[in-house]
Amino acid sequence: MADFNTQVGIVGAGPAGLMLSHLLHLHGIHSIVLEARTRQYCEERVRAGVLEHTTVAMLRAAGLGERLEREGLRHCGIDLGLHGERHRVPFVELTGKAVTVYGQQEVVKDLIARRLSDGGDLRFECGAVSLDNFIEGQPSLRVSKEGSVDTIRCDYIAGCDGAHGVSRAAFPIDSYHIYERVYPFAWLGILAEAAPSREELLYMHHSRGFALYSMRSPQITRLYLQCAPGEDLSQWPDDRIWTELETRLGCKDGWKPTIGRVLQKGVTGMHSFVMEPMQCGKLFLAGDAAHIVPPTGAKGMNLALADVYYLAEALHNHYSANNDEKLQAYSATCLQRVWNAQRFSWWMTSLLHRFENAPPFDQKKQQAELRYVMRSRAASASLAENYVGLPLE
Ligand code: RFL
Ligand code: PHB
Repeated sequence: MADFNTQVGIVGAGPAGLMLSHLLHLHGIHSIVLEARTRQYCEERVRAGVLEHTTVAMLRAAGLGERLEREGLRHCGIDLGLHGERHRVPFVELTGKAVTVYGQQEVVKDLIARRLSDGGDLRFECGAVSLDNFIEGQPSLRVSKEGSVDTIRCDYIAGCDGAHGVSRAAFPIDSYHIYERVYPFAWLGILAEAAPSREELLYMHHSRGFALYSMRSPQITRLYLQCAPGEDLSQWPDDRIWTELETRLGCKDGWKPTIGRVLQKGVTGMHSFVMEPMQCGKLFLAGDAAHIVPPTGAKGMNLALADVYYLAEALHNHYSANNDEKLQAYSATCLQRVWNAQRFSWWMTSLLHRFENAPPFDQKKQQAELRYVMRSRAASASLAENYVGLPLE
């Protein structure tokens, strides 16, 4: 049993928790990060891949741009497709900005390495965490492991523990409201040892369901197929996955994805979720702990990093100028961006997926909208503006 003191106790070492700890360090604010899993697990978890222009600028400004610059793949547009016809949305031409493909686990590796070399206090496999006294008195985190309990006293708690963490659950029942939507489909995602055979991402609407062609590096592709929620992976041997990907992604000009060894596969549910407000007393939620978007708009990690940018600024104002205005406005500030991203992610999801049993009128309307986005410069520009990321205020 031991007692520790810090200024900010952070729960979760995903992109949100690690980046917050780093930004606070740059402002001279001490934090302790508590993570349930091993360092290896955090560094190997394959998830997001697309960094907004805004996120890349933030990472660079925080001194984390070196490997990102070297290994990140700059994408100047994406392709949208409908039944094998495709059309490019040229981001740079429409907005002057690009996105960067750089795996979330690479961001996490960079952040962990940097926190450790800066002497940061990251505690992996920390045991069970509980949050105390964040409404009144002195907040603390209790960490129980193998019969022993550590107490971490802090001024503030940041709940960065993702969709299944303990921080969100610590809010008193009458202190928040939840807005959510569950979609009647999921994504089956694979990571494959196959050199990308196109330079940009391809989002395809197909009568058999949505498919996405993405990548991670010059050697590795990342592909997704719309499937049923809770799809049984044992029903999807590699051959079946590739046949389905070729059918859905194959283009009329003969392009189809290159096949390779499947390195990893998994099923991801599709969910829109917002908890309001994102703060309660001295507890602040950030990232997936407060909101979840379906992955179609590639927004989840970007939103998580925007939240902690605002939180770090607010805490800096508190400690350096005794000014709590930004802390009080934290939730309202984040939620503006969150709801923009929610709308965009819902819209991309609705535009591109197959909705089983949708009335024929709705199917025709959906295809008309996709054709409109593919052909209209104004509609493409709206997609591009949201995809590359709105500026941080
Ligand atoms: P994370 O990454 O889930 O990290 C939370 C951390 O908290 C730990 N934890 C706890 N630690 C201590 N005590 C507890 N009780 C704890 N409970 C949990 C967890 O172990 C974990 O380490 O949340 P964070 O930091 O908010 O980051 C959010 C992002 O991970 C998420 O939004 C993105 O991955 C979403 N996402 C995408 N986002 C993008 O911006 N661009 C994309 O292209 C993109 N593609 C995706 C995605 C997510 C996907 N899946 C698998 C959900 C594609 C997919 C398939
Ligand atoms: C990915 O590369 O994992 C990825 C890309 C775009 C998305 C979602 C996921 O919209």
